[in-house]
Amino acid sequence: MANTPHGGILKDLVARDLPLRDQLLKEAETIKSIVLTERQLCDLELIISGGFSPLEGFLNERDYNSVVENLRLADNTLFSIPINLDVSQVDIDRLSLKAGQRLALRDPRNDSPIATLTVEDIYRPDKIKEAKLVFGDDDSAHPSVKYLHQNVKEFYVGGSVQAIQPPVHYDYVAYRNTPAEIRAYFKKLNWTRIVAFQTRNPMHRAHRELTVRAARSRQANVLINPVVGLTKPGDIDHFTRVRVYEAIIRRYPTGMAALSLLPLAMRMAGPREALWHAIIRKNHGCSHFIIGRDHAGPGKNSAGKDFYGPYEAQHLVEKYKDEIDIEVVPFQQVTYLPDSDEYVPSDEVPAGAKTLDISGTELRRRLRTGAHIPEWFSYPEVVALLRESHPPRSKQGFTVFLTGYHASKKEHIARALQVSLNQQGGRSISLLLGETIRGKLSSELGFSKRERDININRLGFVSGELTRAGAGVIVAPIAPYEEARQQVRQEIEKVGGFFLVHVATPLEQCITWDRDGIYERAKKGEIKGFTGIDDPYEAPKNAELVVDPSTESVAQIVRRIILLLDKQGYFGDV
Ligand code: PPS
Repeated sequence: MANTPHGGILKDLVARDLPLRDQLLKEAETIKSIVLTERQLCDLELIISGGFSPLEGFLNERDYNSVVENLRLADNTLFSIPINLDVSQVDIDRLSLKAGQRLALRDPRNDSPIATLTVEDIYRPDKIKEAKLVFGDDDSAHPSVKYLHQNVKEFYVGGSVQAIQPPVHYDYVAYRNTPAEIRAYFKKLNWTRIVAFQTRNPMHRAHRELTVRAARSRQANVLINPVVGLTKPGDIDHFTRVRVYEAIIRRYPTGMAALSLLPLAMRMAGPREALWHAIIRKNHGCSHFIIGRDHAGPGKNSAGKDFYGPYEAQHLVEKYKDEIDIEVVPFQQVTYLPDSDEYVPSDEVPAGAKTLDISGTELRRRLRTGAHIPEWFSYPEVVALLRESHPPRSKQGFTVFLTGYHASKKEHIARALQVSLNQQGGRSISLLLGETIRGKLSSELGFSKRERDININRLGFVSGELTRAGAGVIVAPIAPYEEARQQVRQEIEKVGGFFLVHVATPLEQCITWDRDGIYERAKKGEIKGFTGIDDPYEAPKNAELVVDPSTESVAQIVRRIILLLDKQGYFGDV
């Protein structure tokens, strides 16, 4: 038999409340609702599936204080992470929240009711205390401490829930299993000893080797159990990771391993998180849990030190292992020996043997530049999947953002650059001149600060979407305000390259080049709020390139932009 659930009974609330489903669904239409946040939705999914057994709802104040202070619920059952439904004063007033009230908890993606909640209490948590005790320090360099102070609302609502229906998923449905489903699978295959492997990263050969070793030495099977809820900001998206796990699972000895996805919202709480992870895996029937160096660690604090000691997580779970009845399997670091083409535990490397390693930073560099990633490090099909989601610069999109006065010749440069980039080939090139954007996207807008900001924001949005799709985008608005340009930079840098080119033609020169006499009309007051005449142009401080068509030819300027892009690898070979 697979391992028993934490607290003895699997709190599969979906199964428990199935007979009441129609009644609860009807009730949900008549009572007030809370639309959940993404994190609350992940938490609720694991509450109603039994992944968080013995919880049957969100923590009331007694349980919350007890978990924060003692890692235990008020009835003494171990539980290391507080699971809360946070609300604001505005929510409390809007819902006239009070004890005994029933509420519907809704999925933010489609508004469907997931559960009903009977409010037990409403309380104000001491967030600083929570940060210090749960995360170890009230330091906003910790992503969950930052989230606690910035996103978590000021009150918590405690109470038990009744399940209506689990959240609907549209991705990788076949790999998503509730504890009851994965237990049924273990039963069918007669798996009784199961080593769970938690991960929020892609897996390479070393992970496969160490999990196989862990399973063989314990005469157990392996459950690859990656987190697909919320992980650390900046992690590789779960879509890519699941394709990688799908590929790597085929590399295990037949019948040894299974893949199941966990809709957990991680807190990166190191030792407490490890204990929570172990409890969750026990609820899924696993008997062993692999814990590595700095398990669920969030990286460095604001003083540049790791938040948790490297083995703190292992030690904490070890301390409670008898109580929760799950065996800790220390993540055994393995090293590749090229001469014998094998991985061995790092502490068993023969003296003088040649070893090879590729660090995370080096791997990211190779993915970025398209450099070779050897087969001993990662399987070719895994590398291909990672390359598909992380194309080298030569396949990534970028935006060249030309800013400058009217008649500064930024449009000439933009058109010439378009021709030059089309000659280079390799990606589709889009030219978005100020006049095109004004005509097609912003035709109702004038030239007040607010309207210019909206105009640049729209331009940034379109450029960002094109950049994300791999295009080369050239934009050439006046864009006189620093803050608006900065926002565009921030958005586009998330999805590709951003190059700000300040076309710094002196205003007097622009006025002479202005054959339509627009500046003259502005000077006479016929056009109001004209950039350079009676509206400011804030010269960029952080432009990648400053050019001046009054002292250099358009051809030279285009050449300089092309060289800049080339140096960054956008045409390959870096
Ligand atoms: S902005 O500030 O970036 O939103 O401006 P942009 O979209 O580039 O639009 C500039 C063109 O609109 C004409 N125009 C004005 N520019 C600046 N200030 C005022 N008040 C104004 N009124 C009209 C201006 O001639 C620009 O034309 P092009 O030919 O694009 O330089």
